[in-house]
Amino acid sequence: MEARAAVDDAALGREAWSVLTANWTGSATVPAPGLYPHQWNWDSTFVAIGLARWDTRRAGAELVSLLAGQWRTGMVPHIVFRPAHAEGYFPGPSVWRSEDHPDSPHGVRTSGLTQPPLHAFALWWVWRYATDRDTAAALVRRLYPMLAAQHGYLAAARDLGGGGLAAIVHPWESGMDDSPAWDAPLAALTQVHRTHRSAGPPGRHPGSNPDRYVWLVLRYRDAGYDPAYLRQEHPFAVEDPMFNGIWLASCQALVELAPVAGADPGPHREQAEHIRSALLERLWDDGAFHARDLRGGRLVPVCTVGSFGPMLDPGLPSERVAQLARVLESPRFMGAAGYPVPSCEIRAQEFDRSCYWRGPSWVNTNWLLRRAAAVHGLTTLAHVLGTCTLRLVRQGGFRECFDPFDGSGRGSRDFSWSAALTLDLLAGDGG
Ligand code: 2M8
Repeated sequence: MEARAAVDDAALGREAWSVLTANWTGSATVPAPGLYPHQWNWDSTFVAIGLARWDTRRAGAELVSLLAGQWRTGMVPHIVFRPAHAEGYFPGPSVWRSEDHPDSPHGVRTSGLTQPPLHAFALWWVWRYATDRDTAAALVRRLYPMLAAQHGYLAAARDLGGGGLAAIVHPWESGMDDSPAWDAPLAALTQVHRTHRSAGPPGRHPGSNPDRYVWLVLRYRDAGYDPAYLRQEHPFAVEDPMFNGIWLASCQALVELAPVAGADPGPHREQAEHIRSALLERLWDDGAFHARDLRGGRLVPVCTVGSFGPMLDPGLPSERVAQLARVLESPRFMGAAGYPVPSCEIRAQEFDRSCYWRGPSWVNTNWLLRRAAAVHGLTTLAHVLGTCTLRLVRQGGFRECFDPFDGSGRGSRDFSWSAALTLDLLAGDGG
């Protein structure tokens, strides 16, 4: 089933709902039919955000089913597998072998990596907009301890640089798999041989470095998903501004949610302040945020859509916000694109308009940047991001991503986060 382009808002909303209905498994929403047959981590947070105003129960169920995959360490895995589709995606559960790990959840098979920690923010969004207040309050009380544990995991096990930020240990953890920001850290992995099966189902983008992706997974798995191995040996460790900007926004969400759960908001406030200082100290250079390659010991020069993640923070100093907004609106990004926001700066050599996270515009990052603009009172920017994103899905359907110049759809069709966030954008209140 493919949703057709819809001109008026009511029809567009109906098409979005039909995608979300078709992708619902009974307990979670898969990202897209066929290509992604399991539950994905940040995909589910975007689905919950999109459903927040309309269906409190289903938004809650989305987060609950994802958190059923949480490990005892607090780590929320990037994939929660559906047993019936076990090998319909590579790498599947037989590669990750989560069931062999003492900290993995009982009876649920998962990957061993995580994804951007948008969960507390998504729960806060549900809490903020829920029409069913009792269900929302019960949900907050139920999920708060799990989210506090997730944040504890990031602080304890992922501050690999020792400066207060969480490091990703695989490009998949960023959600922006083949972003040019990971090219240099991946190129440094010279020990990798083309020995691993890395093809996915037909139509799946293989990523730019499929052998390196699988090799990194196997190394981490064979080290027992051990935090000490990550600190001392794992060859890929990057501080990503988007991952950490999202973490900061989620800390602020926990500040709001803690009292609902009868908990102290203080530690979350402190954590947020700590992340803000670390972002400014460690990732700011030349008018924008950049990823830091911890193993290479340097900032990655290329700017990507991830460079704007820290704008989600209402406490980001206003001169930095202004500098970031200038870069975002310049010909490096929105200024030379027909449809915002290209996932890589257009002037970069690595930019590729049709290649996954190396150029195309995505609904989820557009939504995050619209939220960031709204948080800082940049109402025109927020409006442009909202209306242009709706134009993309109106014209092209709920595609996985879009050509930033002509707006044509790329990747999967009937993509869940594109549909869910459309529902939120149609509410049109600027976020
Ligand atoms: C893409 O990532 C997966 C691996 O996690 C893949 O390429 O197979 C990314 O776009 C990621 O952000 C997304 O969560 C996932 C499912 O939609 O697909």
